[in-house]
Amino acid sequence: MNRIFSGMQPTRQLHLGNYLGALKNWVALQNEYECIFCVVDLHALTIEHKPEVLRENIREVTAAYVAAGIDPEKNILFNQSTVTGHAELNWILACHTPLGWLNRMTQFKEKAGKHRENAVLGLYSYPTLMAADILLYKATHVPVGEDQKQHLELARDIAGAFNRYYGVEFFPQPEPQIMGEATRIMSLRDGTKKMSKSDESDYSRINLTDDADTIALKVRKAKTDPEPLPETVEDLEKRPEADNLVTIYAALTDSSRAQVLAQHAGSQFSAFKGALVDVAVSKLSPISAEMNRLLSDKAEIDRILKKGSDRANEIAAKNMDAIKDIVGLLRP
Ligand code: AQP
Repeated sequence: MNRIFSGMQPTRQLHLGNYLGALKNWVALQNEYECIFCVVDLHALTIEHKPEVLRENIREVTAAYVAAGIDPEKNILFNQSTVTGHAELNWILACHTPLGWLNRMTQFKEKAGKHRENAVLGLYSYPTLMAADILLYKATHVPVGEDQKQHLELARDIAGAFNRYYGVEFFPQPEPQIMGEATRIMSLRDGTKKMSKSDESDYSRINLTDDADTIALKVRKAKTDPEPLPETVEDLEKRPEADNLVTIYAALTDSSRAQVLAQHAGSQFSAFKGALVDVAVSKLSPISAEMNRLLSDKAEIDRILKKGSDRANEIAAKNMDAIKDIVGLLRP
């Protein structure tokens, strides 16, 4: 059976990179797969947070999922901390993960930065919790952006290590699904840096909750170069900021970069940015309006999460029992 698991952290507001790199693909995949979409709130504890803000962010990410088109009846939609199996399996998998594997993870190096000695254990072991998220449901497919590819490869290695150690074929090897043109949307201020929630500059990203004027302002201020748009993708790829804006346009219009260039080659950025604002506003405004509508009824959001949590727990509890039996943990 094919089953999808994927999630987003409720750390600040979701942005265009989260939407184009992951959420938009989830919406398409929900018709083909059994899907479990999680708000990974335990992961959000790996960076500084305020409890009251975290609570609201969990609801906001849930609202974003639904507003973007995830059907909460058809799919399982819940927040991670309500299913205890995630934390339990994390521990078991951590006991099968060599430190050498974790030491290779580039996200930890980037996020810990120069203050590595002060980085918390949770940030370092983030990938084992992510492996637990996926393997707890024996998910076969994981749609993610390019930045999560390394963590997913680690999840595959951990699944293999567990199966070999206990001589079982219990965990499947989860397949990454890195789809479409927008696998890595870059910062609007620096075409070599990923668009990220934690970037200090709000001008580096378009948030799903930005209104039309804010989107227009951010696109107008986006860094570009003085040349008009080139004819070929090959020439485009030599210009990171230009490539990023064309990639965003392509993803928003469900076309390829080559198709966008066929239409806009020779345009100056002033004109192309205008066209980009139009498509961005027309795609994102309905999502943002629906998010606001959903957020005005918190009880309804909590009801969606509770129902999803019950459904997720049913699968997780059964798998946790089987995992404990394999590992040799007594269940008296
Ligand atoms: N810039 C991006 N381009 C394409 N996909 C992206 N994703 C994130 N940024 C981009 C994808 O969005 C999903 C959810 O990501 P996440 O919230 O779990 O955390 P992240 O990858 O660490 O995202 P951020 O925005 O960079 O958050 P911070 O700054 O808090 O670390 C994933 O599928 C991811 O690939």
